[in-house]
Amino acid sequence: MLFADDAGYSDFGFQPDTAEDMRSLTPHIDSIAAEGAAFRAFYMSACVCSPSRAGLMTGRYQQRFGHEKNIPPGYMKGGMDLAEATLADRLGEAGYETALVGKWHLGYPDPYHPNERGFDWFMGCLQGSRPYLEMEEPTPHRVLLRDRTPTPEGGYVTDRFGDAAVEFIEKEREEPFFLFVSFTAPHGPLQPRPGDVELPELASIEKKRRRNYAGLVKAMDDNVGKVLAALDRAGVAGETLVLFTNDNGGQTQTAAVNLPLRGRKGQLYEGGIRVPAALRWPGVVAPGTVIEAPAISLDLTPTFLAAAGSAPEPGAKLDGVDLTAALRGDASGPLAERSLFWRRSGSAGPIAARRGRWKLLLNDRSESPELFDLVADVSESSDVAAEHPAVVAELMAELRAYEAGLMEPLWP
Ligand SMILES: [Ca+2]
Repeated sequence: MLFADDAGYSDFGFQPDTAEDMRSLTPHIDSIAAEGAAFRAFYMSACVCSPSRAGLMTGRYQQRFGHEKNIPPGYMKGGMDLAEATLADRLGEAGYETALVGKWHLGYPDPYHPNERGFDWFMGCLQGSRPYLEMEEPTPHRVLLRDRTPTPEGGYVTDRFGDAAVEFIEKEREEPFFLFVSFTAPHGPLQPRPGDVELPELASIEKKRRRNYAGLVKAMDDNVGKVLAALDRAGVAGETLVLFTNDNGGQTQTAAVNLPLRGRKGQLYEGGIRVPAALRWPGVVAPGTVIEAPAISLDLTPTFLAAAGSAPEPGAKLDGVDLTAALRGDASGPLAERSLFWRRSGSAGPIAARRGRWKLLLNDRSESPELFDLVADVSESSDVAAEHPAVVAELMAELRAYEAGLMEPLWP
């Protein structure tokens, strides 16, 4: 599982409306979609980093256990609920060797450390971001750890994550294995690899911030290429499911581009929650598959467990569905019928639901909800609530039922 951070919806070559300056910068990531499936409406369960990762790891709407806001830097009073099983726990139970490379952002105290949450092997940082270049005195949450041991600074962080992933595949791996490569790229700071911005494909980008951002994306793609090549060399590419996606909508303040989607990281418009996603699964997913139906990060736990020949433990209250049938080309499965939900900042904050073509959005609880037809209007430019009062009433009722199962945020 290859994971980007804050990347723009349209900043990858395999996307339907790729930004012109990014068309040739992501060949390795694009190859995953070409050899497998591209999702056209893949969502994360949150519009910012830490809650999105909590949903991804647990397979549950993270607001159910109060993980609704980013964990503040240095916060020592909690982390991702210890009562929740993680995808790594579940795959470990299924006999998988498990590794995390890169960003964690799900808690700083030791009980919340990746090694305590199902990962046998860890190389990365606990905090949500850090400089890509060497730090003089890295803090304990920003230093790169090998399990719990700080490693010396040195080298470009995205390259170090790629190298660690290759090291795991080539030297540390037992089979079967689950490797989560959680890049900090292209989250700020905008520090491309020294020298890269002189490359023709980057030098031609006029605006400096966009050029530097593109450098972060290119370095990530180079390292995705290293991981894919390591799978080939190890002889396991033909029996390995590879997913690429991104933790929340693009951060336009660091020059990410989400167009034609409206909005950005931190918002419940599509630009904050709909992300690029590609999945390669030899023998299961036909090359060039396109999945139009809405899917969500919460679906990955049941999907990966099915791929592992396992199943959720009895009593697991998962919120997603197994995507295998849809990946095999069956458009009649549960994806079209179910509703998806988002909430940010507790019971007074924005809330949204999507079912089929419709999306209901309440950005301000004191105002009337907006309704968008995402098939006709992916840019959410035209509120059609007044024309479809029955749809509004149904989705409002679903939102109330969803919200009744949530807690208030556990930290500020
Ligand atoms: Ca993020």
